[in-house]
Amino acid sequence: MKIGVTCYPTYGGSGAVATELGLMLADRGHEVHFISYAVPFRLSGFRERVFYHEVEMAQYPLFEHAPFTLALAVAIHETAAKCELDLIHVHYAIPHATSAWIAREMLYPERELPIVTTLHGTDITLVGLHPSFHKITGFSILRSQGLTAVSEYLRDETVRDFGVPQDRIRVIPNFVNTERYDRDKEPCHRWTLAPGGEKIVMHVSNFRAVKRVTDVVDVFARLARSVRARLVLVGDGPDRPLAIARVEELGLKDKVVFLGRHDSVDELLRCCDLFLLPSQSESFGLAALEAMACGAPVIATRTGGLVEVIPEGIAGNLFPVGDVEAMGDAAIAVLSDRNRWRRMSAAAREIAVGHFSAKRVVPVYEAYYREVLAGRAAPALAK
Ligand code: GMT
Repeated sequence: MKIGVTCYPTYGGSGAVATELGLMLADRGHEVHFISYAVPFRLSGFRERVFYHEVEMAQYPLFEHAPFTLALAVAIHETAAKCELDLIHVHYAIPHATSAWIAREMLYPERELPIVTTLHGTDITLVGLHPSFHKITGFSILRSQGLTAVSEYLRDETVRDFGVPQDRIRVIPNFVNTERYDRDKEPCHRWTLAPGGEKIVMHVSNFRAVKRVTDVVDVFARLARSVRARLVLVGDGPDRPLAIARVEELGLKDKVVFLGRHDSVDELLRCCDLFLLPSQSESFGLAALEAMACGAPVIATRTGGLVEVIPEGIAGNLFPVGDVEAMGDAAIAVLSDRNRWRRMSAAAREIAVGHFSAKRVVPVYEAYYREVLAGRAAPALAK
């Protein structure tokens, strides 16, 4: 197949999933064309059958906001026509599903371009609900020939808030490359991150308000009172200054390291002893899954799709949003009992490999594409 892929190229789970999926599809013999405004962050080096098409954006003094949705539609249209794409898979509905729909309309009737849209999270639960986006999001996703959601939770939210019939949405969970995300692989930076042999607690995110990074610091503060540990924060975003301020306020500067954005998260997660994800909301929690693949138990919030990824008491523990005391106590319990940690670590890896490995999930996407191409999945409302 010749597959177009559109995603946000910046750090974030949807771009990570889109890129890993594209690369694995190329490994499986498909031709993959990424169409975005920059090279996706996990796309590096030469890969056979992988192409990148940059969206060209003209600037004009009249535009206070350049119309990216239109420029993307043109780029999808052009790539589809020139490279004879069989389908376009867009990740994150806004504005990608709309641009894909415009491109499809522009191509018709010379060419059919089936659209698969994967819903990732805030495109449905937050941004998509805003009055300026709600109608166009509903309109566009209903015009995709294939529609997937990364969790049952996200599917149900889409049914409730956008009136999409449940049978039109296929739940295909996110996945992890369990060969690369593996505690036993090298390199691992344990002795650089924790030279004194401390336990390594990690959080990886885009530091947006929804991640509650100050809760990460509060949970760690409670843990650090009784366990020798270091907190490694990976990523960057608007709440980083808040997290830095909290670390200083709690006198934790010597125990916390801010690494900023990092391309090889797998290398870091390999030495993670405990992963913290106390989010306000999370449609899936890809970062938690990547940590689990590396054998790290997870302390997270009982919210959204996290319950589908982290079975309570087995690979980690889940708590109400904001309950930093309970999360801190659970962190102490896991890290101070060697047997308990070993059990949870093994279970985390087992769940990642057994349910969410790339080897299992990528063929599910492939089969879904075939269904879409055969016209057997989620028929669009319009032609
Ligand atoms: O929706 C977002 O916040 C952006 C998106 C991203 O690009 O990181 O995150 C969502 O998609 C990820 C990949 O499917 C999921 O693992 C995250 O849980 C989800 N974020 C939220 O629901 C807040």
